[in-house]
Amino acid sequence: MSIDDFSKDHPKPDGINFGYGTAGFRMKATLLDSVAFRVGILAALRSQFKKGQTIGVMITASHNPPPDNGVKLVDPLGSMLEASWEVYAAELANAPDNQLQAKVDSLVSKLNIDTSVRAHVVIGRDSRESGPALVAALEDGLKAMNANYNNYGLLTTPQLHYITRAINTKGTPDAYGAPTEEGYYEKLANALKKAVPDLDEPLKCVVDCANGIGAPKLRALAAMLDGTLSVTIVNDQYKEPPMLNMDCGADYVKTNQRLPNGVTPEPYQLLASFDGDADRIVFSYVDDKKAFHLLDGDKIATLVGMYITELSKEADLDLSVGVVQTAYANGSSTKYIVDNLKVPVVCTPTGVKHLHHAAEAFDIGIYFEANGHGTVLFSPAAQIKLQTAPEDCGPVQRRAIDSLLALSDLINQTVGDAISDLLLVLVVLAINRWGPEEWDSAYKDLPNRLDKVVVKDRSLFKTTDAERRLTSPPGLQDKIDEVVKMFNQGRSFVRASGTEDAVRVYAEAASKAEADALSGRVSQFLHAFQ
Ligand code: G16
Repeated sequence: MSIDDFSKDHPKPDGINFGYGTAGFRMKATLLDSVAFRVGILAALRSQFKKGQTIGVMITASHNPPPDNGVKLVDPLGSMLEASWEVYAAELANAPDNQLQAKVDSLVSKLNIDTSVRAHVVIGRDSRESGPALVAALEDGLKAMNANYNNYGLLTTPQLHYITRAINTKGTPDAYGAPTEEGYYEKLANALKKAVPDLDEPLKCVVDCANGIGAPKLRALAAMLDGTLSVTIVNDQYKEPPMLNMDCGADYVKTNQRLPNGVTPEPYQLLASFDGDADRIVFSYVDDKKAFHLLDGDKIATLVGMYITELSKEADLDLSVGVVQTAYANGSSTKYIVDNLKVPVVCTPTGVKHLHHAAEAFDIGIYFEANGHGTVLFSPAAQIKLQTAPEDCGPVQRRAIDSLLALSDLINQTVGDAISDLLLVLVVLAINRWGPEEWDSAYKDLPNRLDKVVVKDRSLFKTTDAERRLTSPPGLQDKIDEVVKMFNQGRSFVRASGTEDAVRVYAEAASKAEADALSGRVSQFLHAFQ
């Protein structure tokens, strides 16, 4: 059957312009059938372009509500789809039904793709109700291209990234691990035991899994780590899709700055919250007065930054360390990293692809968005230095090198991974013998607030300076600047979301009341666009 034949079952809805945003295509699941079908075609083309290397496709809408879904591509080494192909993805998704074959032909000729190469694609999905139907549409696109594909079923997003990289590096000096879900657990379990060889008691945490796919996957890993890891998993109803991300999970906890439903932690007990596809994590705890404290992506970056900086000094291998953040990073965290850790900070636009790219400039690049999405990258040069350091160096140096090597396996370097990041944080806390309060005491967040405003056309909102300033609509940035000046330590910015049909407003200031007031004033400016 030809592309046109398959396409008849997947007509493009009228009047919609699909865009490949911060995390691929994402919207109401009912609108995504034709997109999933065409992403199947695109994934096959991308694999052929990459000489038959395996491409990943993940069906997920991560933190978004249950009726949404999304689809994104994963490149051979587990990174996000190369930016130049995002344009082709959108072109293919928006081609009229009767011009789809012509669009494919024009991409083949423009990119000089050898269509005699057999394409290889792996597929994963989160626990949403709409997932199986979208996978079926995707498979039709792959069949239309005569691609070879393997559907792994339910996975976390980072597991699909891991599997994609593991397949493509198998049998090479850069082999990333066994290319299976089991291989993922084995790699993490072995690395964890190496990272904390002398534990007095298991690493402990209560984990809110947002009623998503992270719950069974974390449980599977914990089963292999009896005596090393003891997790209490809550909000684990992944077989009840309407409960996904509902009043729980990383996005809820971060945005509302409150505990998720379904949890009543003891004072100073560490609580972690994953998002729906387990690629983000934030932590929290309550104190003895039941006050809530958030330990978000900024706090993770500073904790991990502190530990890695110490280890790098002790390893004495001349490794550069840097931290990458976005405009959402709390001003206090950036100040702490620069002034106390003496580590350079780079700011990029929102979206893992931007942070990931910037982190690659360092030997060890730590990147975290405030919302808890992040990881640590070890450059190939750093890996070689660590692997080839003399065995008989001093004991402190040797221990530091071994710890960095264990971390480089424990950390999922393809993308932010809630499970891997959970283990990383628990390791650093255990080594320092810290609880959440000691972790939190490094610096105090400036009070802040993140709001969402639905406007008629979010594409009007264009930014510059790593999204910290608006260039459009005309005049709006001047108004924001004027109002920010009125607040002590005030900072605020507005940007269009790439995953939701809304504009986001961030504000921070010296007190909670001021941060709330600043956010309110800036949000008011947006009423004119509603
Ligand atoms: C995705 C991206 C993140 C981004 C988040 C929110 O996360 O991977 O990099 O921070 O969306 O983006 P925006 O503010 O543009 O909506 P996830 O966890 O939803 O895949």
